[in-house]
Amino acid sequence: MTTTGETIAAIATPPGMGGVGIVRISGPRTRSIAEGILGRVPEPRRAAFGTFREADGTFIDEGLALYFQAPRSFTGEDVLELQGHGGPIVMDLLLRRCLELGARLARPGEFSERAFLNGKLDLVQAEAVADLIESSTALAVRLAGRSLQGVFSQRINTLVERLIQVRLHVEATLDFPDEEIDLADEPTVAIDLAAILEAVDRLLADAHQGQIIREGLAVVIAGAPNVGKSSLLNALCGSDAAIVTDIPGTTRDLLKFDIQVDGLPIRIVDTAGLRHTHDPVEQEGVRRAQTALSEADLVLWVYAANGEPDESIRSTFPAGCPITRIRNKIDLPGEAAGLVERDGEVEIALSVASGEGLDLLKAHLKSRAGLSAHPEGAFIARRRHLDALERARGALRAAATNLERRLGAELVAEELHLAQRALGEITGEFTSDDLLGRIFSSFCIGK
Ligand SMILES: Nc1nc2c(ncn2[C@@H]2O[C@H](COP(=O)(O)OP(=O)(O)OP(=O)(O)O)[C@@H](O)[C@H]2O)c(=O)[nH]1
Ligand SMILES: [Mg+2]
Repeated sequence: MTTTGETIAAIATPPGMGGVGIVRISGPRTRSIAEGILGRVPEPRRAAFGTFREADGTFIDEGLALYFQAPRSFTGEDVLELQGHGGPIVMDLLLRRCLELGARLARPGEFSERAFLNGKLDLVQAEAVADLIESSTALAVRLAGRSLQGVFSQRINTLVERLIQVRLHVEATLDFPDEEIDLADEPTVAIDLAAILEAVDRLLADAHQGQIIREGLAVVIAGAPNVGKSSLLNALCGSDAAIVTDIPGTTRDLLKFDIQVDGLPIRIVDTAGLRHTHDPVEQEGVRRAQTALSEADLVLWVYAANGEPDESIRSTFPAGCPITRIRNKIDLPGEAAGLVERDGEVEIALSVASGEGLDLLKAHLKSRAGLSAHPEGAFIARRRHLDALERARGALRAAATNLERRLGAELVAEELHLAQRALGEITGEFTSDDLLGRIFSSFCIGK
């Protein structure tokens, strides 16, 4: 249970006017606040109609009161919701009355934080609540719903259980050094480790999809000057966002836009044409383009169909970054739009000018994000989760290597311990106050 003993209150509905406005209260003084405002404590979990009053009996509002008795509430504490009329002043008067009766203003995310600290939700689920609220697409809502219902947490928990089994096995050999069990001669440990690693890989792939749905696919348009990069950006944005001219070197700054392609959020960046130049402004543009490239989930490498792709540009892209080739301006040589494989990469032939082939590109972007794959199993995820999963994978790989090289059970055990910690950070089994502060402070007030 939370140890603060403080009672918190906040307006849980958004600012402005609406049919209904809700003030939410949680903590030990909840019952006395209910008595002060309503004259009684409503029966738990039953909507009660009543009048909300000031200390001297003056009418503030009338509406429904819902009382949830600890521990059967969102936060695990006594909770009261007062549903009045959604006017900013009415809500403010009601909130002030709660403060007068001993509550203090809730910090952002404090209700969710208490729910987490009281074991009502794990950290992934608490984050999913915020992600559900902030979802910008219907798909994101669905995936956040799955995380909220525990789909992601369950997969982590299963992994942790399997890992604990392996740790028990490894640590048993530490406890009985006299028996001289050589771990490397016990195939089950290696087999179990390999299976866990495979499961972590699958989870990482699914989590990465979830993170793209939440944060958007980072797509960077890059290539030589004048090939139609900014024209492509404009076509995807559906507006004249970037300046387009037939002068090479038109774009210098990075142009960033958040767009959606059939529910897929994309953070798209147009960059300066990559070339050697003595113009200091353009040089800075090229430098910024390189920075954007290093952060891309996908690079659209654009070149013109009436020339050859400049392979020297290709070689400046960060290693390992997925690239899709865009053969633009097919209207000039009169080629047909299409999607082909070229040197192991997808090449899409299109014309921004005529619009031909743009649908192929959009479909391709969706499939790159894994959107059409199997969304039933997907869930929402954050960068934080990916980092922790990657750390877990690193430790598991190190454990497997140590095992293979017969470096001793201690070193295997140590890495397995680190892997378990990393996984536990995701669900909040292991956390620091600092991390919790950072997570919950980004939530809205009243949540
Ligand atoms: N014929 C034809 N012209 C195009 C097409 N796409 C772009 N252009 C023209 O190509 C020229 C350059 O277009 P931009 O979009 O400014 O090219 P860019 O790659 O952004 O160029 P920089 O910003 O200088 O690097 C403009 O005159 C466009 O109208 C196309 O599909 N067909
Ligand atoms: Mg441009």
